[in-house]
Amino acid sequence: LTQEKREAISKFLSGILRHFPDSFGIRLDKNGFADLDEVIRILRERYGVGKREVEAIVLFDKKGRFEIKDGKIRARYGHSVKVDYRWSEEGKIPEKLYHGTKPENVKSILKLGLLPMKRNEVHLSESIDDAIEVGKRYCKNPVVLEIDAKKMLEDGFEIRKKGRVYTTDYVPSKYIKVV
Ligand code: HQG
Repeated sequence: LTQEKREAISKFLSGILRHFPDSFGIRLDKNGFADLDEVIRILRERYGVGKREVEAIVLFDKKGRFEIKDGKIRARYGHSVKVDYRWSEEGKIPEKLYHGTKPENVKSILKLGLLPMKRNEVHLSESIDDAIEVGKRYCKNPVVLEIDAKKMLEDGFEIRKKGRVYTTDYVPSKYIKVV
């Protein structure tokens, strides 16, 4: 498989597991899991790939976008469809987290805080580099915001670890500063 094709498959997989399962007749359970064989059937039809390729895409995904368990598959984060997202993997939450965005959003974010917008959760990165990559989806020179995750946890906010991404419901502006 070429890098290009792997990326196309990964994007499509994100689409069906996060946003439009219904359009492909996929049912997500309350934790966001779909039947792996059903998903593979769709990917085979569309991209000519089978179980081994799909498993490799999931296993080697740099952000840990997907999880395969007991014959099922889910996206770990990023959903717009309603699933139960209040779970976290083990591991210490870093004291500082980052969020990359386009310059036009900064004023509003510093006023209203970080909101989940069209998704269920707010997504944060563990490094400035990762945040820049996220922001580059929107513009050439993204702004990186630093989030005082330690203080958020002390104040009782929940921060969840999902693969290499961290999520939360909302980040009030007092925890945010421009890097
Ligand atoms: C912005 C991808 C104005 C926020 C990425 C962002 C990530 C505000 C946009 C993951 C705002 C929402 C999620 C406010 C938030 N005023 N703008 N008050 N609050 N925003 O796509 O974090 O590669 O839903 O800054 O890499 O960009 O697909 O969130 O620009 O990890 O696996 O509203 O999705 O992961 O955009 O991306 P998104 P995101 P994958």
